[in-house]
Amino acid sequence: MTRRLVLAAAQLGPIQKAEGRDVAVGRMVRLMETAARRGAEVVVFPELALTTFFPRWYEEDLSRADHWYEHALPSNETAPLWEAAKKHGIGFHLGYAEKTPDGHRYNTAVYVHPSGETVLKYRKVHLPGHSEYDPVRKVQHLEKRYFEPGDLGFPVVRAPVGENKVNLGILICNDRRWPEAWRVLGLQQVELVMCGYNTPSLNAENRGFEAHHLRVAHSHLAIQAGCYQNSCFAAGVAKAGTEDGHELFGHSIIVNPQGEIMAQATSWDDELIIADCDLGMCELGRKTIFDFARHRRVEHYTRIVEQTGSVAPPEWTPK
Ligand code: CDV
Repeated sequence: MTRRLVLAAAQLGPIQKAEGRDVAVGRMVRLMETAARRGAEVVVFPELALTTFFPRWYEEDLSRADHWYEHALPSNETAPLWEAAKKHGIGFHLGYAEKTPDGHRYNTAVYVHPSGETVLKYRKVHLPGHSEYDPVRKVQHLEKRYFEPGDLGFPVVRAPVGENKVNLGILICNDRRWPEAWRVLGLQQVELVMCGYNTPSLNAENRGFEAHHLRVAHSHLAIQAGCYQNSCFAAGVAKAGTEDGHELFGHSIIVNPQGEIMAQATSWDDELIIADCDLGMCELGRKTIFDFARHRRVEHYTRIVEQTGSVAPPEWTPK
């Protein structure tokens, strides 16, 4: 029997610093309603979907940043998302800043079943940027200040989504650029990777320079390669447009296990893209070219886990 999944990626336009969670939640509820009307069984929202991308703002005293974090979910302000999911029978993925009761801070995402139960939680492992104010940068990227690296690994869970059970995994933004992260999900037979992102159009680390069109191409390349090499679908879902005066590049996509883009957002605003996914497509790669059990040679992969930075190779010189 064909296993199908109607997957919605809900790109969000900008959320300004001055806007409260009620604004973002209201927009997300509307997107969720539309997704449900169009037959979607799951809707994927971006990284840090409830607020502006606050790591661009420096706070000397971390406790003054507490208002950016969720201390419990659902809260009064986020409850409408849980209510809408229940009402429409749709699961959702939500990225948010998490502060735990014992004071840890993570860049987190959850997948929530329509019943309101959290099915899967992931805390971002690859944190880009820096931890101290950088006077040279025009825009700060202080993820290393505001978050600790995730402590949950890369979990995959099999759970009901719509009419079928699906193997679900989560990556968050910069994680999508790391093949190791995808492979750890692939080794657990992930079928759908939900990946929210906030990616600036300019590379502030390189004084703003990096060919504009390649910023989007690299994002797509990483997601398409991750799907192809691990035989899975993905929803790469952006926050887009000019947020606090700084542009995020959008271009959300849904990708199939062949690495093909099935749907792509074209606006820099709230936008829903939907794809009808045949989960059986995950089997082709898994049984042939990426049959891990048959073809992987782990004895040659030790550097991957034993070494972090690269080292220069030995030099060959003619005798
Ligand atoms: N939020 C992110 O993780 N953004 C990074 C940027 C800074 C390069 C990304 O990989 O898209």
